[in-house]
Amino acid sequence: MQFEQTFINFLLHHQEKYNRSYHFLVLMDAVISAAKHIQHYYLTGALKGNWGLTGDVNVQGEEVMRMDQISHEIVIHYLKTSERVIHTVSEEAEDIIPLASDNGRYFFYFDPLDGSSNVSHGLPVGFLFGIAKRNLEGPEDGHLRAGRDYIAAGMFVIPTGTFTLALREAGTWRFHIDETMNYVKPLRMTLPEKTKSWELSFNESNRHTFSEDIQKWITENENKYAFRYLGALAGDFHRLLSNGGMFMYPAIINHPNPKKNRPLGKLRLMYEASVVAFMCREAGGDAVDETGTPILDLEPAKHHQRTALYVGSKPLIEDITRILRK
Ligand code: AFP
Repeated sequence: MQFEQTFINFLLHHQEKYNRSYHFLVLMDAVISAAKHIQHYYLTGALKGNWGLTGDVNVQGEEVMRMDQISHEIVIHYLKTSERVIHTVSEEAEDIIPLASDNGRYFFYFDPLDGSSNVSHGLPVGFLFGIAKRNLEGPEDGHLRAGRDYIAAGMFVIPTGTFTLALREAGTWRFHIDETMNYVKPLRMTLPEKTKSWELSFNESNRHTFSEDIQKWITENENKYAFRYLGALAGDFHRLLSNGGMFMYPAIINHPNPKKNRPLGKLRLMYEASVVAFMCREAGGDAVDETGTPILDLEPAKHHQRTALYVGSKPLIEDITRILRK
């Protein structure tokens, strides 16, 4: 028989090694429980009618899917029972949700089920989250944290059973779900330096809506790399962590219908871009926005703020940053 180290055992050792509190363990236990529940509902979704729409429209003007709603409720339930979260931001809720306002220790920013176009096909989606810690030295004003202040960020790729977690200054780690529904076998992820496996990932159908400089960069570089796009950030970023390269969701500024321009890009700063930027940094990579500013330095003014995103291997991010800052 072969046994693998479990995620909780890995984390216990991590907390012990760095002389950290047990509070983070309590929170991560809640996160794991939530992910397993989402995984279950997703796997049985086709049979139970959970892959469809609720009939409601959310604050972003998008049709709400049953799985979005179920996943949001699951995560909120477990965050509440952890009693460790001061407030949380969910992609599925218009307002910031206060939880353990007085005694909480963390801020939790999440997208419970990212990649809705994959849901009705049962293809991979993501549960993405970023965690910041309250000010322990003085009064806490509850301001929204920039990615550089996260202590951890992670993603579950559902229903593939993979979980990746980055811990501040302690690396990015990948786990796989086993037959007992435990996440096991920590593997440290480092972006490969060799360019042979690198891939580019972006929505090709948007290409002519990008800035001229970005279009030119793509034309000059596309033949050097393979091209992959799943349409769910967690899945695309999962590949990137193993193979290297760059995922981008640039600003849309040249749409033939100007009403469809998205000068700030599409992705959400707090629970999409900062999450993958944090994981990428811990794996040796980098991430910038449309002005070439590091994603992790962006201070959120609003909890659902959008940003353009370029994330991946350092040499490609340095190259694209030169162009973006021109
Ligand atoms: P949806 O949940 O609306 O499909 O958005 C998913 C996402 O935020 C991210 O996971 C993808 O990388 C990106 O948007 C895909 O967007 P496009 O469908 O415009 O390519």
